[in-house]
Formats: sequence, structure tokens, C-alpha cells
Amino acid sequence: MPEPTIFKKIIDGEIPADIVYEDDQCLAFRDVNPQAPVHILVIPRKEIASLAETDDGDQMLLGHMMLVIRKLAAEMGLTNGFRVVANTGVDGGQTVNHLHFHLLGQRNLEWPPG
Ligand code: D5M
Repeated sequence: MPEPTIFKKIIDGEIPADIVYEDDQCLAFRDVNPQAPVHILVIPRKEIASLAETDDGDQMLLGHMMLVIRKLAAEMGLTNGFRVVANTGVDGGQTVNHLHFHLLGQRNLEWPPG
């Protein structure tokens, strides 16, 4: 069995996280290394390594997570805009191999990213 990812350990309650939202499909918690005043990670409870590892059966889950992100952005007061990022694979800069969406806001984010 592969070693569970740090996010799987958060899902299982084995390590603490600053959880801001959870339901039967996903949870959201503050990033430990925030890159903006609001930096939240939204992850599925289902173990999916990355966006590249999703399949057509994940359509509802992915849509659900996007709507959760929209609601969180509104709750966090990100009325001036926000950014959603899914670093994917080596070239995408992904460091934790459990699908996650970064929700970043409350500062003017530059483009392009590094
Ligand atoms: O981003 C992975 C992100 O996960 C990175 O911004 C740090 C964050 N991280 C790592 N461990 C934790 C814990 N334990 N709590 C909260 N946030 C965490 P990536 O897109 O894979 O580069």
C-alpha cells in the first residue's frame, strides 16, 4: 500500500487542519503556506491523485467542488475577484498527490505565475 498523502491524513482526522467547510464529498481548509490573505484548499474525500487522474464519472464531484469554491469565495468576501488553481503533475508544480484546488484572494494576483 502506498503511504497516504498528507491530505488523506487530514480527511481521516489523523493530522489537524484549519477546516473552513466540509460535506460528504469534499473538504476545504486553509493552506499552511498561504500565498494570499485568503488561501484555501478544496479537496475531494475520494482519493484522486490529480486533475489528470479524474474520469468522466467525476463530473458531478468536480462541478460540486467548483460550486463550493464559489460559495467559499462569497463567504470570504472576495467580491473583487479571486483565483482558482489546480497544479497538476510535475510541470504543473504539484507537490501533494491528492487532487486539490487552491482558492486565492484578497490581494491583486499577478499573471503569468512563475
Ligand atoms: O500545493 C500543495 C499545497 O498544500 C501547498 O500550498 C502547501 C499545502 N499544504 C501542505 N501540507 C499542508 C497541511 N498539512 N495543511 C494545509 N496545507 C498544506 P501543490 O498545488 O501540490 O503545490
